[in-house]
Amino acid sequence: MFSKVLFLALIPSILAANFAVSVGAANGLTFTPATITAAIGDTITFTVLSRNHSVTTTTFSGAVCPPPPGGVGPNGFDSGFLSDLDGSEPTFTYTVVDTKPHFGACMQAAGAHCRAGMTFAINPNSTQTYAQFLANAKAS
Ligand SMILES: *[C@@H]1O[C@H](CO)[C@@H](O)[C@H](O)[C@H]1NC(C)=O
Ligand SMILES: *[C@@H]1O[C@H](CO)[C@@H](O)[C@H](O)[C@H]1NC(C)=O
Ligand SMILES: [Cu+2]
Repeated sequence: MFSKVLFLALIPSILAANFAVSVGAANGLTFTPATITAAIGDTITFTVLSRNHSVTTTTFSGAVCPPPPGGVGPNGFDSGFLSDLDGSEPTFTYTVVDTKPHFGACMQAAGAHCRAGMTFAINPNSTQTYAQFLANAKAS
């Protein structure tokens, strides 16, 4: 009985996936990979590998860049600025709480990183694609 309860309690952590996203790899203005398809309970760990960036949700279209402090919701998020200028490779982990599309970018330089394409998407779909979001960011 108790072992069955324990087993059932462990299932979510056994099945949850952990995705790793590099932020600013090779000193680029990039999130790698730029798209993540994740389920509720999965985690996404962003690791800043250069400069000073943020991981912040924003709108799909319109005023995409820069993302606002705190991010755009519902279920949005904002890492705040994470600096690797000291080589510390700071991380930010987000736990997925819904399967709707979430679009994000870096807030740095008043949106210049975002407009340069420093963007990502979690669970984009056929009407809200990452390619269209990237085009919206560059034009914003
Ligand atoms: C990171 O960037 C933000 C925004 O430009 C700035 O306020 C902060 O001081 C920077 N951090 C470091 C360690 O340079
Ligand atoms: C894609 O996501 C948006 C935002 O949640 C939603 O309005 C739209 O219906 C979705 N498209 C498809 C094909 O599921
Ligand atoms: Cu940046």
